[in-house]
Amino acid sequence: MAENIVILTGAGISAESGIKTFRAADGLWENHRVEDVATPEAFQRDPVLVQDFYNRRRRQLLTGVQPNAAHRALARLEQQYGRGEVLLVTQNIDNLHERAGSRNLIHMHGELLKGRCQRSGGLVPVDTDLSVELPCPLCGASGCLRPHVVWFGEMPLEMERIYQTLARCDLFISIGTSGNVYPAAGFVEEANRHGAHTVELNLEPSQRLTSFAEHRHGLASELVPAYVE
Ligand code: BJW
Repeated sequence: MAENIVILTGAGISAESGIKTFRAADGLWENHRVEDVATPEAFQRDPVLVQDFYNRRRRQLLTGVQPNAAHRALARLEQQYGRGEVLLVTQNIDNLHERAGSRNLIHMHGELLKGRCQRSGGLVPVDTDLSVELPCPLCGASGCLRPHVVWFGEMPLEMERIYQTLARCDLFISIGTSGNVYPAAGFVEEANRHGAHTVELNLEPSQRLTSFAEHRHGLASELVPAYVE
């Protein structure tokens, strides 16, 4: 029986809530690849374009998107699990895990509903559009608030705590992620190295398929409740 569990989630877990994944055929954003929009260089080059990308996603999240059966099953697992720690690490910047009730949660790629002051690093809640001219509430200067997200080339958040927990986990479950983006894509090898059982739950075989001891393919809303309950 597993003691400590680490669960990694990606865009696929929120797909059935109506949020587009990044790398599906229709996942392109107005002909931009995510690799071309989600970089510090893109923000420097064209901040209006990048803010617009996040403003649209923010508006979508605030109007009508709800957690689905997979988010709810993971929240129940955390609440009802009595043997050890359940750490949920999400690459997603939406807030559907917390709205479903998950509490032991790390947003390793940041959070859509927060802005970050480029001068102080301070975080502010954002439930409206960010714009390049908006004054930053922390320092008063305009144009220094950026989305609190981790772009390519930037360090993901809380990595030390994630690696420490991976080092003592017995079960690692990866849900709804294509396994294209590091360091998250390397967590399965890290868990294997420490002797954990590793499981992939995804719509299709991911880039990391052969690293997992067990895999199940299908919809997250069906696979996740069936696996964890
Ligand atoms: C379903 C489903 C349903 C659909 N049910 N499933 C090693 C080798 C090569 C390169 C690198 C390397 N290490 C680092 C790099 C560079 C780079 C990188 O990985 N590049 C690759 C492209 C090669 N990584 C970085 O720059 C990272 N930083 C970094 O490494 O810092 C140094 C460091 C080193 C060592 C330790 C620590 C740090 C930062 C990466 C930041 C990624 N940012 C983004 C944007 C965030 C904000 C935003 O949301 O806009 O994060 S990019 C984008 O991709 C987003 C996602 O979180 C991330 C992952 O995507 P995800 O979730 O996997 O989505 P998809 O669309 O790819 O896949 C969805 C899956 O769901 C599919 O498989 C579907 O089948 C499935 N699915 N419907 C179940 N209903």
